[in-house]
Amino acid sequence: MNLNIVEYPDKRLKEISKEIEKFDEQLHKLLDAMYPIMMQSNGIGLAAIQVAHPKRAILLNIPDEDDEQSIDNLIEMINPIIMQKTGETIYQEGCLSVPSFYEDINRYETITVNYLDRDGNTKIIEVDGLLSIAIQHEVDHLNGVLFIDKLSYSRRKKFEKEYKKMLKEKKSSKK
Ligand code: Y12
Ligand code: CO
Repeated sequence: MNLNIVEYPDKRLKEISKEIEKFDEQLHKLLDAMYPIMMQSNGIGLAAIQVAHPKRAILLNIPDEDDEQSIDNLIEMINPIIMQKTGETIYQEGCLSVPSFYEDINRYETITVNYLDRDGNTKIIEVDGLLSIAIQHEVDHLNGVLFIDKLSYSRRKKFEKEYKKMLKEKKSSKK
């Protein structure tokens, strides 16, 4: 399966992803193809909509204490639902669909997530720290929300200007 990262301002990123009902080979092929894309792009989280598949599936791979990512720490979440959320935290987020832009975003500190694994088994976990932030970021993707949608009006305006400039420079360097 050949996948590419969809980048802002592509309208597909606004789509609401559909619930997954079949835990079959087609789903496994999608998840298997998303993993190398995320790793090659230095990502720690990826939603299926970011590779043009509007399905409620996300991957998470948080680096360990040595800042290394390992497939042993890969978490695949199908149809995730954030059931409980408490506390507040701020983290400088980035997104593979919004390259070269990072901004402080407010999130819940601790969340409880209900999801299914690739075989349709129900899982419930309570998490905090970077994994909690990453899950909230990726679940937003499933609802067509990007972290830049959470910026203040003035910060968003500044972002749009900087991003447009970056896209223009990218285009002219390819000529
Ligand atoms: C905390 C905050 C955000 C998330 C969501 C997942 N985000 C990512 O995985 C972002 C990855 C990313 C990687 C980039 O590439 C490199 O650093 C080489 C990057 O840089 C460029 O686009 C130039 C931007 C974002 C989880 C937890
Ligand atoms: Co993202």
